[in-house]
Amino acid sequence: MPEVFKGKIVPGGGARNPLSVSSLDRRMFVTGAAAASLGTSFGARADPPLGSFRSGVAATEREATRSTGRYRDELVKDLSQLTDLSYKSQGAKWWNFNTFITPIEQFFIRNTYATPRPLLDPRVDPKHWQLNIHGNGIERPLTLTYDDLLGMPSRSIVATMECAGNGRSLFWAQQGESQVKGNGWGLGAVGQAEWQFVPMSHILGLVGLKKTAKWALMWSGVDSKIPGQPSDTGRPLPVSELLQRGDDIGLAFKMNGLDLPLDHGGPVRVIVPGWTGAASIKWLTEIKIADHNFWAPLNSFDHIFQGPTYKAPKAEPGDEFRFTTADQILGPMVTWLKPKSLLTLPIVVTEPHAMPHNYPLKLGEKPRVKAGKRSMLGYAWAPQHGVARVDYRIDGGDWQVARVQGPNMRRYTWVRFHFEWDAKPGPHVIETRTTDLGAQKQPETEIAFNSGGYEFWGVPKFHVDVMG
Ligand SMILES: Nc1nc2c(c(=O)[nH]1)N[C@H]1C(S)=C(S)[C@@H](COP(=O)(O)O)O[C@H]1N2
Ligand SMILES: [Mo]
Repeated sequence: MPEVFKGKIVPGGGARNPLSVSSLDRRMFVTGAAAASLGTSFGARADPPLGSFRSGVAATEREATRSTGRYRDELVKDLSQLTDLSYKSQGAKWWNFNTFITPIEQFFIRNTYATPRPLLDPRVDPKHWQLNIHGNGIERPLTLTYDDLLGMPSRSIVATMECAGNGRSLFWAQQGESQVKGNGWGLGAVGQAEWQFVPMSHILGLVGLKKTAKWALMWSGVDSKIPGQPSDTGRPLPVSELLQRGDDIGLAFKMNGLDLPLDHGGPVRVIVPGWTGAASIKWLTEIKIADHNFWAPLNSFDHIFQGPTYKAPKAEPGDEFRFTTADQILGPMVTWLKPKSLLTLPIVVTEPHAMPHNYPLKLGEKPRVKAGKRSMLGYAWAPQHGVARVDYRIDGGDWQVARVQGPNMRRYTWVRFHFEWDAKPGPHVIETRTTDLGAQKQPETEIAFNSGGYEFWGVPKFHVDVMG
């Protein structure tokens, strides 16, 4: 089964063809293929209105994958609603977002390696899963089974999960930073879920945290290049963070009411709301709490800020190294994420290597919107303090206030916003800006370079061509 279906669309199909005209029409933007095939958005047509129309993939791919699914050997869930960045990175199609909670099929996956499977590795089988908590920072080492965990007091939190690399494409598209390396997520490395978890405050009470405890290493050690080979996945968390937010940080076993899916770290992952996704270690098997720091790939050379304005931290005597060395500590690790916003429109992709083969636009192509009164939908989030307001502006005009739709649960969560736009034919640029309750505002100025392209939180520019 080819991953991109190049066949024809039959408008208004029945049960076997779930992509009806009306469902397509609800999309805010159309690509060449959709317009050309359906003839709805651009009026009756025979020929594509412009020479640039192509055999696009957005509509055809949706139709094909609704019925067949899209799978990769290295991942578990149906990937048909995600962009195919690489086997290990599947980005959300944020231009299709419209719910407060992101359904699991629409939730991005960011793995260093393939998702481990219980048949090959019993450590991710709920029947065999164990969590070993130890180290000189606690009074009583503890080993937990999945049933032990499920028997503990748990709570839920609604929180976004975002990779620090989300928006990296804007370092290229808006700042021309060709030195930035990494996945071209666009704006699809974010989603919001309801996570059910056992709070770390409860766990720390059981093991008896010592006053001398400084760092907690959250270690998976399961996912690796070759299944069963040594795994370098895990990340330390300062104990101070656990003390301040021990009720909010925890060991998650459900996502949106379902058993935590394998691709998202099932059976049990860490959840650190508000911090970069890298802190939320999937397939957790070990927590080591100690009076010293730990260094691992995810806090020494990956998910760290490396660039002229950043200073690398120094290891201290007695620190513990796993799969890294003192001279591989290249910059401070990403922690709290900044206020951001997006519109439900695909962005222009400028880097050939950052182009998922199933992206609905060609390299350099802009989305097209039909002229007339449009209700523009966006998302805004500000993990640390919560969203205070969202503004937008068209073609560099005055900033205007967007309408924030409830619920606004503030810290850790996103909101949807919208505004009405009378779209006049021609090229336009729409910008969106989140201000948070801590008075942080998405900057219009350039974001400082870092070679990994983390945390692009500048005002995003959405280019569109409005068709008369
Ligand atoms: N064990 C393990 N945990 C991990 C990762 C990983 O590769 N292995 N990736 C991290 C990163 S960088 C991110 S952004 C989030 C992504 O979570 P998701 O795939 O559930 O969206 O998981 C984090 N936890
Ligand atoms: Mo990430």
